[in-house]
Amino acid sequence: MTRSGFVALAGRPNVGKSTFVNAVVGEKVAIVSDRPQTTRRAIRGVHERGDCQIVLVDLPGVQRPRDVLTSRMARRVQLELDGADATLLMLNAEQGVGPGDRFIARTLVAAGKPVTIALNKVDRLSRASLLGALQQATELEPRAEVFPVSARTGLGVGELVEHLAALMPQGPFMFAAGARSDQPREVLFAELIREAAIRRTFQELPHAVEVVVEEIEETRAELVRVRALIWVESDSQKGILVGARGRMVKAIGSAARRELQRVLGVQVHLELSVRVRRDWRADEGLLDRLGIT
Ligand SMILES: Nc1nc2c(ncn2[C@@H]2O[C@H](COP(=O)(O)OP(=O)(O)OP(=O)(O)O)[C@@H](O)[C@H]2O)c(=O)[nH]1
Ligand SMILES: [Mg+2]
Repeated sequence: MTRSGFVALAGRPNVGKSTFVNAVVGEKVAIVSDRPQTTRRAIRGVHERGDCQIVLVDLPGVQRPRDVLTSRMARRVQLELDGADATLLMLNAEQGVGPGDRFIARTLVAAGKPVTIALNKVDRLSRASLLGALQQATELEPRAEVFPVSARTGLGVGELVEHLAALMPQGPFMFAAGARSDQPREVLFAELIREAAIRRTFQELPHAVEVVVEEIEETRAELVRVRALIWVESDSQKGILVGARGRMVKAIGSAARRELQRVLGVQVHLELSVRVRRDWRADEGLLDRLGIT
């Protein structure tokens, strides 16, 4: 008899949820950056071990919604928690447990699924501070088992996955053997380009950026052409993203192209342009089409 199920991963922005999902899947399915609120959609990443399939659901960081986009992200978190078989609360061990973590812990408990806590980024801690962090994590939700991990180095990740596997209900696999994610190719490519863009921008700009892949063309076996638009919300943001003599968009393009080539294993020709699309974050129809639901 096989076992399979969904584990929804919630936590404050920037605690390392997407890094963890990539580590468990063994492949990059979610983009990562040191800017908060990087993840905008629920991304399913698949891990298979023998007779058990775990589908990890990477979620946007939980934060007070500010606009239509962030309200949708918050709603998505709730929907995925309700649909999961188990929930995983991720904490940043470097920072103490705060009101945000307590709010998320209450939300997870209310969802009524087994809660496990991952105390991430322990590679940044001394032994003494690790003990304090473990203590705080245990007090946050005494019924939840706490696993100190480093999504970056892989430390402790195996033990945590072992624990999650034991929580999965009996049932058939939900993803085909070898599948790693359910993300459409267009979305993954757009995300990899957005990652390159947000890693080079600061303050409010990363939040204002969205990327849309308009065309993917396999011209020949060893070459894929990708045409994509980077959206920003104002002319001044466009100016920053294009950069003096197009230097910024060129740098974003070559970083994104390298990453696409790494993922696809073939040559990529990337055509990027920057467009102003005012208020895309507030446009319900547009967000639907972007799959941010
Ligand atoms: N030192 C260290 N850094 C980590 C670890 N895990 C993640 N990071 C870093 O933390 C930052 C945030 O990582 P993400 O995986 O994007 O965080 P997230 O929780 O998905 O963030 P949102 O999508 O914004 O909610 C990145 O700079 C990562 O490289 C870890 O175990 N150790
Ligand atoms: Mg993320």
